[in-house]
Amino acid sequence: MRSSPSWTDIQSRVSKGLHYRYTAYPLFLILMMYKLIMLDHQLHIANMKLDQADYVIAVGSLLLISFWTLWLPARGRLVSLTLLNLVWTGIVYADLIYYRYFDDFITVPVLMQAGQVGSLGDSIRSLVHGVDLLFFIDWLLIVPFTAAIVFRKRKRAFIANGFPGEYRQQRRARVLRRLVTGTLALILGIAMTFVPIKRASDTWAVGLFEGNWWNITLYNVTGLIGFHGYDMYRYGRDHLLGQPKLAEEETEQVKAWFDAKRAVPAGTDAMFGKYKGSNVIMIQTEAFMNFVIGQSIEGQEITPNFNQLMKDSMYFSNFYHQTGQGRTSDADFVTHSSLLPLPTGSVFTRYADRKYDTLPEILKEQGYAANAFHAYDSSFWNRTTMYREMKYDRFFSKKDFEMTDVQGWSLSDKAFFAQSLSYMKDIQQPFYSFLITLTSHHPYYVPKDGRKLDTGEFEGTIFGNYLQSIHYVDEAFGQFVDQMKQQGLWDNTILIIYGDHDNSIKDQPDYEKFLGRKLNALDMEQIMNQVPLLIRLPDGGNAGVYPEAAGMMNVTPSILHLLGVSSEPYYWIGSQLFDERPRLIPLRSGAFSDENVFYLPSETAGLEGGTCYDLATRQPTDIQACREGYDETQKELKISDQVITYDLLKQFKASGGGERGETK
Ligand code: GP9
Ligand code: MN
Repeated sequence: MRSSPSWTDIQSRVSKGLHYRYTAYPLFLILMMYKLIMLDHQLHIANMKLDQADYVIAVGSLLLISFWTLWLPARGRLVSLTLLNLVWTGIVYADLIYYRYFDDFITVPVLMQAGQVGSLGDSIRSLVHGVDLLFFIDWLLIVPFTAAIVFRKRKRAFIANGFPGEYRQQRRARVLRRLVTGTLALILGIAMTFVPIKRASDTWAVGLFEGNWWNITLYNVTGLIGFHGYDMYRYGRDHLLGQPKLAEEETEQVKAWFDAKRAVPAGTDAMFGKYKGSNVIMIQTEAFMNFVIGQSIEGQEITPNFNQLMKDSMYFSNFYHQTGQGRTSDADFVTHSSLLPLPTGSVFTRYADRKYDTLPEILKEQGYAANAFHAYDSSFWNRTTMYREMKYDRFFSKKDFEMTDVQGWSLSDKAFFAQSLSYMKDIQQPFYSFLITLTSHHPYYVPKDGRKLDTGEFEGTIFGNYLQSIHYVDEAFGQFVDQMKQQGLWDNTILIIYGDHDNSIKDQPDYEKFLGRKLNALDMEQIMNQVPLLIRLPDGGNAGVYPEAAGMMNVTPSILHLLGVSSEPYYWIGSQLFDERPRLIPLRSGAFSDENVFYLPSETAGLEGGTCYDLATRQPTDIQACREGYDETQKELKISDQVITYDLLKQFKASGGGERGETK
């Protein structure tokens, strides 16, 4: 008969069970879970709450970063877990501090950017809060305990001498046990991390990993550890793997293309430098499409203020937005760099660290101040990082605005304009100010008391709401112009307004009803790809409608032309808009337009797969009429992709091509 265990037996079993050999690992998981949850609470991200899947993913990814410690003997495991705790606590906390300032997490490109973290400067102190001590409090016990174990004398030698056979057997069993538990933890970690992430990316977060428009949404799906894992993968994919240097011959071809483009005589030059020294204010307007311009509904103009402004401005009536998956960020990129967007994802999020000849950077070299204004989270579309690369002096983002009047996603455009202009009072002139509006963002909600347009049969539909929303933005333009005048900016500032992309409403019958005519495929394609471009010169000069094809890639060369900055040193795909040279405007889809034709591609590859429209008859014509433009479009898209992915401008500039900044 077995006697029941004595008190000392129980005591010794309990203390064995509490041995760090068994407790260190679960304790590590618990402590790190607690830190990840604490981080999440501190972030205060609107509309994001931890759910069950988030907890599963957090445990899963903790298993993934630590499973290998289970393969080690007890002491090695303890030391490794302590080091993991120190490193990951450091990362979590650095992310928190960075987030408090930039609304973003630290990424590999951020770490590579010189001075990025340093730019927090004096702010650091205000970003550290008392409660943060809770992230480190466990160190007080863990670190001394680990040190004590490491420096403790080993007592095991005599056992090995005493019972060699038995000891070896025990040892083998232990090694096997460790191997099995470690491997199980790895398998469990993979399952717990990737199954729920896959489920999210198949359902509510579709396209997240292709588009990755916002690090915060990524974090919301993957958790912090997963986010850093994905960020490293993304960086490796885009920068290290599969991106060997472009062959010298091809690099030369790209350079030769830019050189040949420069060699074309510039044509009439009366506008060059005519507005040298003027301020420039450029407004990128959310989902502002061209088809509403000059239109009315129930006897009311949709855009009365814009229409008024057109009278003493240059209005480009066939201006294409040229954006791809990067939407707003692509509009910003193409407009400021005169390159084209990528076939997948956004240049802002994928290649912020490349060299581009951008408007703010060039203007800074000309002695301008350059500032960006957008009343939304600064990390959206990776703007914080990209704007730093573009050399803006400052990016006035959501936290710089007082939320006096919230509409839709954020501060209303009217309040946004007023506050931006009041910031400009303190900015040294000449300045460049880039403003991005937001109120007219999908789903175009306008509060009841703000609905000033009678949208008739569209009342209560998304199309009706869109018109309502654009009518609101137009009213904001009116106020903006008045305030510019009051502030003494009207006569010394070039004002540019354009729309960023379409409104994602694709129902043809809506457009037909609104415009009161039947539309063909060409009409629809132009409607969805055209946004208005208005350039108001300080003296109201050159006013009129300019129907020649134009696109976002023409904007930076045009502004610099007006200011008397030669295009000579720069690598741009587009050219300025003030001469008679024929223009070809490529779209990311492979479509293009010039003054005679519009080419519409289809899923079937190659020129013949698409349709060539004659713009005079607006009917399909012989496909060969589009051949030349098709080849050029393909070439320009490829050149732009190569410049971006292989960082070719950096190479060109390093080898002496293109000295900066001299004026013609
Ligand atoms: C938010 C805004 C919206 O900052 O740029 O981007 P979008 O969804 O239009 O691309
Ligand atoms: Mn947009």
